[in-house]
Amino acid sequence: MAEPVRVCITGAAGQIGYSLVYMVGSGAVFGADTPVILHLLDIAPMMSVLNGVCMEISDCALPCVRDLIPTDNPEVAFKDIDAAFLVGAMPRKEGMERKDLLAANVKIFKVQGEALDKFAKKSVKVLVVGNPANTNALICAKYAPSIPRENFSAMTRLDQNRAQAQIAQRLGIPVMDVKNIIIWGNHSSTQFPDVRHASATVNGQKVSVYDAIKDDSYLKGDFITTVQKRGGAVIAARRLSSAMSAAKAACDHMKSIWQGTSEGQYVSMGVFSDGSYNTPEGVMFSFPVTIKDKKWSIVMGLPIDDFAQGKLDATAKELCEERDDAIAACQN
Ligand code: NAX
Repeated sequence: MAEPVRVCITGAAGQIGYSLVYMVGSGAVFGADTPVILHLLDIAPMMSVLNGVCMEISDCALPCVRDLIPTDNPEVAFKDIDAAFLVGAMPRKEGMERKDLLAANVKIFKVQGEALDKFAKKSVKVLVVGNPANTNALICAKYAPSIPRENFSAMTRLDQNRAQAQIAQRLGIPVMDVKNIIIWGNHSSTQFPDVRHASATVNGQKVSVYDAIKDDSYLKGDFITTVQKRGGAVIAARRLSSAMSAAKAACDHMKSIWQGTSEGQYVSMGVFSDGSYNTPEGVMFSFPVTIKDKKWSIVMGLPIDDFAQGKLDATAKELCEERDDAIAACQN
């Protein structure tokens, strides 16, 4: 068996944590032959719940799980880790403005960035799930200057999976036969789910999603808003926010980093913008990327029409505002 991978999951006593701890422990991310040591962080009042999660993971008797380390101490949680899923964040409370939530949460990611800087391996790969995910990832990287900033990414994979599922259902084909849908920008309602470069296999033939669906007004209208508002629709139905699907998406994202992307396929994730596609340099922007040897590269050269450019500009503007608010909140 391979050397154990040390994996930290924050917010491990929460909703997403409950599914994510199991999925990571089952070998779905790092491989069925790779043992994992799970460092599980939550806040002090949640320790009893976290211990319950550990009891259940022990009772699953998962062959990959070499050890469980439940803790409320970031030093213990981040010590020598190889990978981190930063899920833990403060939930939005009634009457709370988006700005107040952002201020509270970026401070958590500032503290965690500082702790990662001190205690994690310099090669650690950090996936930020807790919202506002893109901006939290930016702040976390900023306060962990000794870790390469390319090692930080933010999750838009749930949006990608949602978009893929919508198109597959519309075409009546299996979800894996839809490829290369892109989520551009922020994990928020300004995100731009883009099928212009996507393909589908229909009746054994590979065709563009645009040609297969033949409905421009749907693809530029209802499709986009359905994906943008899917989180709200799940809350309305379940009376709880997306958890199982968010955990699955987090696993997909980290698996892409760990194991790379397949030939001819790309995935979307929030990474530091280098100014590609006229986006503002330095914000965490979701781009299509390919991954090899745990390093991502933005897919270049995709044609962007006026409609797409307008969408990219709107989500970029929001990310710049969030970045400015977050930097100000961290200085207070
Ligand atoms: P829960 O409220 O169920 O769980 C959050 C957990 O984080 C709690 O156990 C809490 O005690 C813990 N926590 C709070 N502060 C912490 C800290 N400083 N250190 C460690 N743990 C801390 O929320 P859940 O439904 O699991 O969602 C977690 C986060 O994911 C939220 O911010 C949510 O908005 C975000 N999401 C992001 C998604 C994405 O696609 N990027 C989609 C799903 C989800 O909405």
